[in-house]
Amino acid sequence: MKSMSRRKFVKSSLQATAAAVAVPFLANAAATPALQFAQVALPYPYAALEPSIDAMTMEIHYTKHHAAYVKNVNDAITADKISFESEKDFFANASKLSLKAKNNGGGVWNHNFFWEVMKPGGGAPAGKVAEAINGAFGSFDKFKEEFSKAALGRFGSGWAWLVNDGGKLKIGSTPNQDNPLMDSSELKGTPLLALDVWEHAYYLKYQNKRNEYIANWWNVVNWDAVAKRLG
Ligand code: MN3
Repeated sequence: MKSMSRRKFVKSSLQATAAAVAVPFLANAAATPALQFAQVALPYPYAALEPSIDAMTMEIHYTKHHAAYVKNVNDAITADKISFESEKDFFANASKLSLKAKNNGGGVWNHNFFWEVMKPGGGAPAGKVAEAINGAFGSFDKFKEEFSKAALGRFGSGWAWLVNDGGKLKIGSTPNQDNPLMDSSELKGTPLLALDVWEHAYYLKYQNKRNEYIANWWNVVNWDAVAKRLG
């Protein structure tokens, strides 16, 4: 009995060590408080992006959908006993997270980003952003065409992105609430611009016409925010 217990103890200790090595971000007593996600304050009133995006869609999107991602990811962080220094670290370990943590963490981050890359009366890019876009895609029109195609072509729910991948601008899309910061994402890079193409982002006003939502969204892109992220 004694040796059995000892063997069992050694085995479970080894398993515990292996788990600690494989999952280095598990919270422990000495760790700093676990990272919590939060919603940014919406930078404009719900009606500010009318008529491109209607006030009711904005309000439900921000106060219901986005708020739920915050609650759910923070619940998952507690339940999974995970601890990260930053959101960047969280996403760099996305492939090791529970689906609840990954999906809702992505949901919080993506929407915080989305609100900030829009503003009333967007217009067209200027200066270094215009130069970078022309350099990478030929012209602003070509860029819009390719980005819109990525947004329209994303089957089901997801996002279209413009990213800076080591100095090269790229367009792509991700499913669900995945983003280019996730180690599990095919599209990688620093996000510069994003478009939410989940039905909840447009269905009240546009119903099934995702193409019209995309076309009108160009009127509310905040190119100053894109320039800030381009650095
Ligand atoms: Mn959304």
